[in-house]
Amino acid sequence: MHLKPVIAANWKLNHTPTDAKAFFQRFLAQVPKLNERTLVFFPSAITLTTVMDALRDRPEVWVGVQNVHTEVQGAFTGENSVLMARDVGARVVLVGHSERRHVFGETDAMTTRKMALIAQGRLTPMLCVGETLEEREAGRTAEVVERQLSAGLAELDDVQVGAIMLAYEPVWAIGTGRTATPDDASEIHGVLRRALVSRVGEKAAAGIPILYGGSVNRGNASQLLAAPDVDGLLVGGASLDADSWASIVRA
Ligand code: G2H
Repeated sequence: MHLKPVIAANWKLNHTPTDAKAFFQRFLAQVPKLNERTLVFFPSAITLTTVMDALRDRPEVWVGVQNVHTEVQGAFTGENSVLMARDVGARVVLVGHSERRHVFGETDAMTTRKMALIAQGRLTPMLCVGETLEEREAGRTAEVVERQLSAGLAELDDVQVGAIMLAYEPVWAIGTGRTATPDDASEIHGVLRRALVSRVGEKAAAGIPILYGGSVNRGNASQLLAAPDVDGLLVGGASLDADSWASIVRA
């Protein structure tokens, strides 16, 4: 199955609402309606409604949140929930991004819970998996990403699994300027695709987009996107500048 590429901007802790307004003025002037791509923005929760406003006339563009809590409401100061994300119009939620795992201590058990809540809330989870440099050098990449994938899917039924998005982001390539080669990306995307096939079968697995992320920029985006089994890109640093992002989405 040929999937429509998913090109996603993870703004992390960048861009105030004022910055976002300026970004979209410049970006939307350069990028007309894109039927052949699914474009997604992950702004911070505080900037999200400004982004939704800026995209009022572009309903084909998806907006998502970078994280949700493991509970939907209650005494959890500082957190955001699936309920809130859905209410504000977000369509997709990042889960298990390497910064959540390695900076904030998110465990596989937490990703299991979040994936279930997001699927029950009828939003699309984008599960991120990836190995550290140490794990890669020890030859454990496949084992690590398979374990993270299996935890993420543990409480989903097959229909819910068929509706997820997946992102392979090697930790050693994130924000470091070191990118996996298209062959590296294809190899691990293949591992993930085979794990999905054994979980939900050939047809459903073929419909799950697997994005690559980690130091993607306007110089390497086309090559990565052309690699077998790479169905999209999840981009951090290079998505912050409107001109650089416009050239990546047109890649
Ligand atoms: C990986 C990626 C976006 P960057 O975190 O999720 O960031 O493109 O800056 O490596």
